[in-house]
Amino acid sequence: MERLVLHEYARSGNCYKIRLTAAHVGAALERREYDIMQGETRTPEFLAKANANGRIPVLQVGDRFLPESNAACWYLASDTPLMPEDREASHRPVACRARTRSLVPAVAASLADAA
Ligand SMILES: N[C@@H](CCC(=O)N[C@@H](CS)C(=O)NCC(=O)O)C(=O)O
Repeated sequence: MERLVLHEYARSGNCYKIRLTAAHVGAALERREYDIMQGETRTPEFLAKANANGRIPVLQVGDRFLPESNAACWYLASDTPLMPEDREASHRPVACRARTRSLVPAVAASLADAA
């Protein structure tokens, strides 16, 4: 697999769910922290290179940058038992994808419990 770098703010739930997904599928993530309160994702370099929307998380895959937390979770989960592409393996693909989507509210609920 290509090198994966999560550009993140560690306290962000959108970043946390990507770390959870990566842990679930056994993907090694490097982490690069930004202080969003100091505008570190609004620099000309970040906007030009990582995300023109000026927000984290951004999952870097090799030299490509993938913004949006749900897109990153789907990328990491694709072709894994968490979201198999093989219809025979998944048996009921729609149900399987629904289970994957259900991770998002589950993570949000666990964050709310922890707060
Ligand atoms: N829809 C985006 C939302 C990203 C987002 O709102 N990121 C916030 C932190 S959770 C951020 O970067 N805020 C800093 C800013 O807007 O400057 C996603 O799911 O990734």
